Amino acid sequence: MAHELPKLTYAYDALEPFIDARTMEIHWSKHHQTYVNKLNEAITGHSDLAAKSALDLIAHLETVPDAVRGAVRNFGGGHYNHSFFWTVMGKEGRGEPTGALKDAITEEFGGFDKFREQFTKIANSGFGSGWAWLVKDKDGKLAIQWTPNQDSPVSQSLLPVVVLDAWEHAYYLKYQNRRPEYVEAWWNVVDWKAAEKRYKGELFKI
Ligand code: MN3
Repeated sequence: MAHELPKLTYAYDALEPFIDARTMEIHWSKHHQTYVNKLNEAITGHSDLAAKSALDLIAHLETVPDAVRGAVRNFGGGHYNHSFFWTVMGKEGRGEPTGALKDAITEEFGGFDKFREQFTKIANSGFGSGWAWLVKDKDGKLAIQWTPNQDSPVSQSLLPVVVLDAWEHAYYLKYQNRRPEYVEAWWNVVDWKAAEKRYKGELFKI
């Protein structure tokens, strides 16, 4: 069963004016699709790998044969990270975290504003291409993390709660080189209801 590009649950223009429709279209239908295609290419001829979900592959990279481990890490990570990214943005759940996630953020960071400040700093200062994450560890503790390239926290047994794609392709058309403006805009489209569901639930699987 080949990996497939998951459908977006909202229109390309749903995140306007913060993230523009053209960026969404290219990001999803071109960039994400390429990760899916290259993941499928990488695992062709490896029937044991073909039976696994993207989550299973990147959560257990040590089980992937040396010859394709790099490709699975990059393209499987790209597929997984983007699939997750789309689900924690939208027209719903905007504003600030609520419920259990709000409480956990307050406990760990001293409030939403302080969390936002720390997350923004990491998102803006992460070198090169990568991702800024809010993750939960096995003890339920929250942390902010930067992963370079298409690396994913699930490879470190961490549960993603929220993520920001900080690759230039995520913002270049609208914001050019101004990553901080994109990061600032992104806060407006986070779906905190979806994030709370992740925080309280199972690992996102695709
Ligand atoms: Mn991207």
